[in-house]
Amino acid sequence: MKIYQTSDIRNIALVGGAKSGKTTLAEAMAFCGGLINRRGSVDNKNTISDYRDIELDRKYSVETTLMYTEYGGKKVNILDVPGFADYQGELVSALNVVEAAVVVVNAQSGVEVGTEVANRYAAKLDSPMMFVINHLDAEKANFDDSVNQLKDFFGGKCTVLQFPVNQGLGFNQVVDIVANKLLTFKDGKMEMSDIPAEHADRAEEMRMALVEEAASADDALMEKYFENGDLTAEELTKALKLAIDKRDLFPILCTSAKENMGVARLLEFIGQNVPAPDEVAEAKKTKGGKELKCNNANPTVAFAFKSAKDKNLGEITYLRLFDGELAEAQDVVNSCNQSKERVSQVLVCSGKDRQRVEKACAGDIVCTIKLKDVKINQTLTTPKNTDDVVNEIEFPTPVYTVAVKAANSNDDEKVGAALKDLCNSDRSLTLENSRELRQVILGCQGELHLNTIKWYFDNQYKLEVNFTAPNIPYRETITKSAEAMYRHKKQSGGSGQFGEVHMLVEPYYDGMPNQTKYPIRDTQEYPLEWGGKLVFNNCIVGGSIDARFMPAILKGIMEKMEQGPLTGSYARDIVVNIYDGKMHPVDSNETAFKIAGRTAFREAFKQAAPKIKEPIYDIAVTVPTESQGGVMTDLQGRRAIVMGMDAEGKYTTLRAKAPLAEMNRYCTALSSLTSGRGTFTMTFSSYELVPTDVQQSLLKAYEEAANEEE
Ligand SMILES: Nc1nc2c(ncn2[C@@H]2O[C@H](COP(=O)(O)OP(=O)(O)OP(=O)(O)O)[C@@H](O)[C@H]2O)c(=O)[nH]1
Ligand SMILES: [Mg+2]
Repeated sequence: MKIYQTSDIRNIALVGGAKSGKTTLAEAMAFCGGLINRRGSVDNKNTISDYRDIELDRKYSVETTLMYTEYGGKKVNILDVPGFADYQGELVSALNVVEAAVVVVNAQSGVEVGTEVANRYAAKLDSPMMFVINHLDAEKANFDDSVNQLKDFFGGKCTVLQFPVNQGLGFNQVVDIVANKLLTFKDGKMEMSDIPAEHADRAEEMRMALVEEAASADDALMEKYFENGDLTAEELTKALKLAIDKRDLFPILCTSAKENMGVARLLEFIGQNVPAPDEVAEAKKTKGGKELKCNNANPTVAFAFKSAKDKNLGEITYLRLFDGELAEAQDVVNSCNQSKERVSQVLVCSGKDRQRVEKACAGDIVCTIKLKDVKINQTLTTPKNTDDVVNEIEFPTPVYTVAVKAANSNDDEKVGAALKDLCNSDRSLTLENSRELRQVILGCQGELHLNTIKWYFDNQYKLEVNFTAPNIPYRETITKSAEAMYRHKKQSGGSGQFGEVHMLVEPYYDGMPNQTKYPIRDTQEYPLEWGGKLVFNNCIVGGSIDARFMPAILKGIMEKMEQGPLTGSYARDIVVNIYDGKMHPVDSNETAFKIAGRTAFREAFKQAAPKIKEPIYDIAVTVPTESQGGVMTDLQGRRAIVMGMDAEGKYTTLRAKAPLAEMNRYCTALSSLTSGRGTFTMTFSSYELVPTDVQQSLLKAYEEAANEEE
């Protein structure tokens, strides 16, 4: 296997709408490079890229595949990214390690959700971007509509470099503005000829506009353009490359991936116009701000952006070399935790096939196996440059959460291990073992993502697992003062138990005055782990309860605070005044006072107009302006209060406060209200009292559950 020099490497990610043809295009690219002599198809389940069991089953991509092709002496590393928005974790990681995003657009549908999501991340990461209008052979292909939509959504930087002459059935020709030729595709070959008269004027007009736009990327070229009124082909290529790298221009090219038309020319274009790893205007930086120049002479900086488990090989770690070379048998250091690792093999990937190479040059993307413990987002360096830590990929936070439980408790451990595995290779998943909710909570990117997890449990791990809505972390509190007492008395055989506690409970709020009915001798304020406070006042006079029993009483109260009297949720914001009690000279002990404290507290709590509080979240929902009405109505149905809205371009962001209890599966509802185009974020705001009817139904549900348990 050949070793490619940095200047001959191009790294691209194929991104964009679901089913726009990325995997088919990747296959055609491999074919054009002579890596395969027959093109597979997604429908025939024999592509290089969609090789995983789940992908063969579903006939769409689920994970990013690393593959490569060679064209014009350049190695093009291709990351074929799944298009469904639920897999955007894969999209983000891919865009973090390539020099350009190639956004594939289905000419029959124009700009889709996936096109927008890809654009959003490319913009955020400042990644150069080009569009490929695919499916041009399809009957309903509409190039002009697609271009208009691209310009409408992503602005005037979208620039046509090729247009089809005969789109739809029988498609086989495009006019190429940069080459200034007509391209005809026949039997897998491309012929170039002069642009026919009927298209010449349009082509020339577009070429001149392109020349002017591209020239503006560089002062020297602009001067040449002013002098000569044109640029040579060489100058135009240079100008284009600069403009693309600076995100001043987003080229639009044409293909039919299925018929392998335009693909070779696209590869040639990538080779000429996407910067090599050491040519980028903005080099990747380490956390310390050092620029990584992709120079073989520098020490190794290899960044793990993906990991996967293989049945036979174990963990496969995918690495992007941001600096220096990586060689077989090289000793490296995981600069995130200083642990030593050895790279036993450097492997070049072509989907599931891997080939060993002696070494890879700076800028290349490879994989390795058998590392001890290297996770996504960690950096491998030489022992000399362990300060070089590459900035982490910011994975999307979950928008959909479910509680996960093994159907059979014997499988608890296996399910736990499987979940950990899944979260290790997919960082857009999160896992939390919630003590409060007594549930394991899995966070993911939506219904389809969850469905994928279910598939793995059914087919790969073969474990039966239940997925349910997460419990809501309610809180309990009181709204008026009340008094109660409890005497715990037990006589069994020899020694007995005796403790009597009288207390006054009050609702706590910041800055409240002390009650004056019982003089306070000592006061303790406890901020609670779960939010809010407990104030514990000792108002005992005349030694009716010994000070040494006070901690036991407090402990009893805390136990009840942890499992509130109404629904077993945490209680908060309460003042307890212990003002009287009784002891027995022999039978009083800590246990007795703990029980008395706990029970008296429960009784007082129940008489103090107890209320349930629920978590309220600040919600920001961004939706296409035309679906704003429906989204608003839906939010109101969820007891949300709309706080305001801002319009930006085609989108409106609604800001609202909504109870968490009403937001279960919101991402699914929003998706159907906005045809998948809406996005939202949620952050905790406060705890507020629930409406009376909600409280009634919660109490009833708790009672029923308690009865069932009995
Ligand atoms: N007619 C036509 N069909 C195409 C073309 N490209 C892809 N297809 C078909 O479109 C469907 C989806 O193609 P894929 O290559 O799986 O699309 P994708 O973008 O990889 O899909 P995801 O990975 O799920 O986002 C398949 O049935 C392909 O055969 C094309 O240029 N023309
Ligand atoms: Mg695909």
